[in-house]
Amino acid sequence: MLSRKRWFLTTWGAIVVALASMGAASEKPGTSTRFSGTMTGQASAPQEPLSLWYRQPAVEWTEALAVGNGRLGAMVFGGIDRERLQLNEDTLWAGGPYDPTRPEALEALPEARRLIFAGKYREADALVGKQMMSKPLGQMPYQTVGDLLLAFPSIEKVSDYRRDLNLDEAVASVTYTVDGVTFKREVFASPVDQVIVVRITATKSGRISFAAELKTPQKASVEAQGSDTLVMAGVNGSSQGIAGALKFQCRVRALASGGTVETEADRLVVTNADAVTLLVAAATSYKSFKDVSGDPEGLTKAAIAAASTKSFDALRAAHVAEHRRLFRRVALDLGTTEATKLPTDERIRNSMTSDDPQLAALYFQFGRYLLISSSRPGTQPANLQGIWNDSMSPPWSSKYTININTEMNYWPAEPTALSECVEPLVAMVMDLTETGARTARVNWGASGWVCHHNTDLWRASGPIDGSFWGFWPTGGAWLSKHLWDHYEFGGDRTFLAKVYPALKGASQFFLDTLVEEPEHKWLVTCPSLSPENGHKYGVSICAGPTMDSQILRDLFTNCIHASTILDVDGEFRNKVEAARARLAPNQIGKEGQLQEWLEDWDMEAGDIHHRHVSHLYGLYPSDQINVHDTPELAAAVRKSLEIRGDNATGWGIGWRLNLWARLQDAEHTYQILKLLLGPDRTYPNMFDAHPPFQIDGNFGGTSGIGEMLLQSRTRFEAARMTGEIELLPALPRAFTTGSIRGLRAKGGFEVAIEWVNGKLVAATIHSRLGNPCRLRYGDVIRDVDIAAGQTYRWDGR
Ligand code: FUC
Repeated sequence: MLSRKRWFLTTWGAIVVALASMGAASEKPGTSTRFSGTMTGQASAPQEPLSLWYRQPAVEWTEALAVGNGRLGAMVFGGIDRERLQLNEDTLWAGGPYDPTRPEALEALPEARRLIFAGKYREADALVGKQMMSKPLGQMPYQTVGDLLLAFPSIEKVSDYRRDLNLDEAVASVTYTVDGVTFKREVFASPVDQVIVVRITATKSGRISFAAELKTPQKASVEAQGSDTLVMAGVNGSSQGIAGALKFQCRVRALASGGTVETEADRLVVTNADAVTLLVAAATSYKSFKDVSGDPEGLTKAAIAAASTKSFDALRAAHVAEHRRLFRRVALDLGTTEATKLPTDERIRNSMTSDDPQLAALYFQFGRYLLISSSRPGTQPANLQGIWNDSMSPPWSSKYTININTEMNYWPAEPTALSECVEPLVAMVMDLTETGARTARVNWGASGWVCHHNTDLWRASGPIDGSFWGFWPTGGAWLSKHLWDHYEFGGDRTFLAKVYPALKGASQFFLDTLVEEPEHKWLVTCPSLSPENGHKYGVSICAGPTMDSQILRDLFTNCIHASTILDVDGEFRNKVEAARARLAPNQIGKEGQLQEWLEDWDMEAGDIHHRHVSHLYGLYPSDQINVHDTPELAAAVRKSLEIRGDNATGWGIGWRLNLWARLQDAEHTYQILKLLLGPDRTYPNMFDAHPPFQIDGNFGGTSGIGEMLLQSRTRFEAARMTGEIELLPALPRAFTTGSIRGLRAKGGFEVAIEWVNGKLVAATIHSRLGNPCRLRYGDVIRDVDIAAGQTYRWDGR
């Protein structure tokens, strides 16, 4: 009891006495961070302009600030007397290794195809639904670790409260003043030391007292260990009949200078400290999609022990340096207005009705921050929520939806100089070549590998959720594009050799499963669908949706280039070339639109304003269609976009942003950007709103802002790659004067651009690989040879 008494006798005058009289036992930390006292003063903007900041604590989760090291994540609420850190670890998903293949699918395949080519789409859909979907019908959800809750003695009055997230340092801070004493909390997730660090300080000694608890909805128990550590140990849950197979631990250690740290049954109590550092580690027993033999206890103990030997300053400095190594590669200036003096939530609220170019720059950099914080070498790829999720059953299970969402997450990676962050995606694709080979063999009787529209931690690859959404065999092929993109940007032949089997296996699957469509004898996927859009017959099941042919054209082309560069598989390459020549072409329909399906059903589609714009893949993210080389098709894309309309879910707007940028309509692109940055699609913490929160829109936004300033593609002659770089292709009036440096272009270039009054004044193109380069600015084209390591300056003339 003595320790509790001491806590109450610490700092807080009358309120503390009142609390004491209520009895310490009632003083259990709750989860609400709402402050019931009074707040005075108006904190001003942080010094670092690349900061999100607020004058009140977060109450809702979408107001809290995200920190992460790729693997560990925390949402920091910045409460005053109650702090909440909602915690994630990127391998804490439900279930365990499982095999969702379905042998009856193969039996039904010929009949499903027959029905489709006979125009009996509904019957085909019923058969696919009954016999060809995975068992179980869903995949495993990504789940929360729980909360670290800190309860500080109650206070009545604080002044100058501010919380912020400094994107340049990747540190979230909270500061406020009580009775002349300024309290500060800093939180970061260190990629170097693999711990989340919480530092609590005050401007007077002996003023820091609080109790810390861990809470979780998982099957877990919490107990104190020794005098300064809390340990939560548990097992993951089952889902849809797949038993939980993971153990996990979360461990918190308090290191105080001054005062005392004590433990009670399930909490830590800090009393009268001068400064406190909390170290938080978490891990599961996940080693791979087929190995769950890891040792979370050993891992968390080791992480805490190692971090404990370092000073807070050393932990912070190492973290900031590693973050900046990636983050500072790109600097963007779009101009600044008075709006930058306002808190971020106010700017988001105002953004639809005023021009705030720095908000766009902040959004751009926030996307880069999020990718660095949710996807680092060795971690899991960024899922639908990156790594941040407070739920046991999040929307769409917070998995990997690969009919757009996961790919969109990685759109900004290469162009904004974060190519390392793609590693987890590449690793996942390599896993899928294994699980996807099983699905190819069992469900389709095919060689190679396949993944349908979703996957999860266990790399499930079969069709899920229902035939309308799930029976789409082209997800793995789309993911494979990112392997090729990595080569196009970086030119790393060793990497290409490593991933070539994935490109080859994805191609093999389609060589085995493409069928001849009766009318034109084109080779098409069947059954398939145009992601999540119903066609004329009220179902989505069909043969040869346009998107599939476009994705396969890319896959085959990339596979052909890769085998040429690596000088392997000549005979196989011939087969792929022959198949590519027979893919269904892009077709223009009666409205002048790019047809979504083999037949001109667009105006009779289930939803002509559908959020997915799958058939426009050819313009973005692909380069098959562009305004210079295929102007008629680009015009058809434009028509399709006009029919679809501008408004959509967060990622739907994000995709439209990139597409309009590729159409090089600057002002329309800017209007789309406003829709994305406005309060309907951006939460106060700058997370994208589908709604609900889905991170893809953030990444689509970053990519789209990049596409407004620079677009690049390659051409190949045998193994020789030429880069084509277009400067300021969609620069709106609102970004009249500005600069960007550090963007990457395909072909191995690093680009800086400066413009004044809407006109290019100077660009530098640094060649990393020495490939030939074609530059374009407006109507001006210039072919240049820049030796590797050299920089070329251009004024656009
Ligand atoms: C696709 C989209 C939905 C949502 C989900 C996660 O199914 O159609 O809008 O984004 O993925």
